[in-house]
Amino acid sequence: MNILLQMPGHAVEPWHAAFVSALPEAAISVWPEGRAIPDYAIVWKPPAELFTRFRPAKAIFNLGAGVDSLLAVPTLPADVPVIRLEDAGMAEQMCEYVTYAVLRAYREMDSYATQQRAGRWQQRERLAKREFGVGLLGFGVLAHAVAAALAPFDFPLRGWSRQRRVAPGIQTFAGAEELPAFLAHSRVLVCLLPSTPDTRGLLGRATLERLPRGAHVINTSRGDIVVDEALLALLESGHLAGAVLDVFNTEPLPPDHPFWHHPRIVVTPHVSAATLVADSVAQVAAKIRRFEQGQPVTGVVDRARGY
Ligand code: NDP
Ligand code: OXD
Repeated sequence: MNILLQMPGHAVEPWHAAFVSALPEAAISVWPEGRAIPDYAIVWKPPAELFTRFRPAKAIFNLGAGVDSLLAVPTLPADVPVIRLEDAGMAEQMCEYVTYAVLRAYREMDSYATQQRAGRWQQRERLAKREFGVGLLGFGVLAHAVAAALAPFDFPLRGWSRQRRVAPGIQTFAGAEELPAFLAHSRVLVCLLPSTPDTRGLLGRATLERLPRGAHVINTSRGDIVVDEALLALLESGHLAGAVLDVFNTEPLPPDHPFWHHPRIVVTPHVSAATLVADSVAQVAAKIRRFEQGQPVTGVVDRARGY
């Protein structure tokens, strides 16, 4: 079995070592070396040249949960299955990040930080929990884990997806027609949608205005789902109270971007859930073995939907 491995930058060595140890029967080349027709390509943000030089025969594995950058590669072969990472150690990290951001909003830590800077001792009235709905925009693998992590805190939880999902204790909404009802009671909106032709720019002014006054936005999936100008305008008008942003339209976030110094925006550099070597290699290796045995694998991307 021949495998082509590609990772951008200098990060490839630990991945190569882990794949060699997980799949000792395979010949694993590291881009830009390799055989013309590898059985599998394992990639993250590959250059277009990769698929003109190497045409994987069986499958392409994406070393991330989101496939937007891979699907945008113009040379990506149309008829080779693309398989993404599912959780692979990312769900736990996402739970930590989102739980922190939700509690930070609910316990008004921004306001206490402002009071501290002013040397003001003032106890704020506790917000009513039943009015502090947390809306998970995108209710897939990561959002389900986040919902389970938030459940003990007793916020009203709601989830929005394309198809209707059923989850105990969570109010679920499906499709564009139910989006306004979903937004209306989401005091915190957590964006866990993939970036697709249907979701890019979804969080523009008209959508964000449907959130209750004083709402917070947490975006940990992809920056291009949010319209930056709309978010800034609604923070300025007071309709939105704050935002915690891990992902951006342009990454790294440009030095002159207004998000950097905005008093009610927290910026982190795409760190909410890192791709972990051991978990990811174990998942991909297990799927390659299933593939070789002719068994079905999960995480196959539907190219028409874009995720
Ligand atoms: P999933 O594919 O499991 O979940 C995606 C969810 O979004 C599904 O519930 C899906 O609906 C819903 N969805 C997609 N399109 C629409 C639409 N047009 N309207 C309504 N709902 C829609 O993905 P994951 O949970 O694994 O990951 C989510 C995203 O998180 C990734 O795509 C990636 O971009 C991002 N990510 C970011 C990381 C970071 O470090 N910042 C790390 C890992 C992932 P349905 O259930 O009906 O299919
Ligand atoms: C991913 C990411 O999609 O890290 O996995 O952003």
